[in-house]
Amino acid sequence: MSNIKKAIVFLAGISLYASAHAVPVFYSGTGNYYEYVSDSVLSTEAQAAAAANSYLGTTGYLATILDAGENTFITNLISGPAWIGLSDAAVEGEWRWVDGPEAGDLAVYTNWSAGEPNDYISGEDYTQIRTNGTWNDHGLPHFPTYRHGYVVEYSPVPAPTTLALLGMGLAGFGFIRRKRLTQD
Ligand SMILES: [Ca+2]
Ligand SMILES: [Ca+2]
Repeated sequence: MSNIKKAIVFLAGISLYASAHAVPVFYSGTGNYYEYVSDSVLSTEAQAAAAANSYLGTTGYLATILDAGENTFITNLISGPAWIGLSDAAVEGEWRWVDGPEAGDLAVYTNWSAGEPNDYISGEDYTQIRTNGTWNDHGLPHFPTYRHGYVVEYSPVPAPTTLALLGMGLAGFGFIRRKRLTQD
């Protein structure tokens, strides 16, 4: 392949990425970053799709929404219905976070739409957040071909090198203080 062709393929790749992905946005309420991905995926594909993303060296996970503030932040981020990481696929009626720091936890805060979760006909085991911020159970098993975007959350942890440098800085500060005290 010629260099020009390679460049075109590369640029096409960037524009494809740009069409579906946004730069993750920081929310001070949790200290985490969030990204709405408009790629259409099945309810059962969203968890793996989220985990295929990484940012600042940390792996993404389908968003976990623990309070009204986080729910509002995510609502402002999305431009269509989006999967979040809440499912009762394991035990019907037990809505648990599937991934991230809260993996396995029962949802305490919820923001279901009126009449939801309704487990429509043969069942809906996954959760979408709508553009008005309310939640609805949707997807499989009753809707095996229903697809839309999803929300990725990233919980960055301070790198060990950053902590080590911080520790060295504090130790150095203590040394200077002691030195000054002995000189006085
Ligand atoms: Ca969260
Ligand atoms: Ca429903």
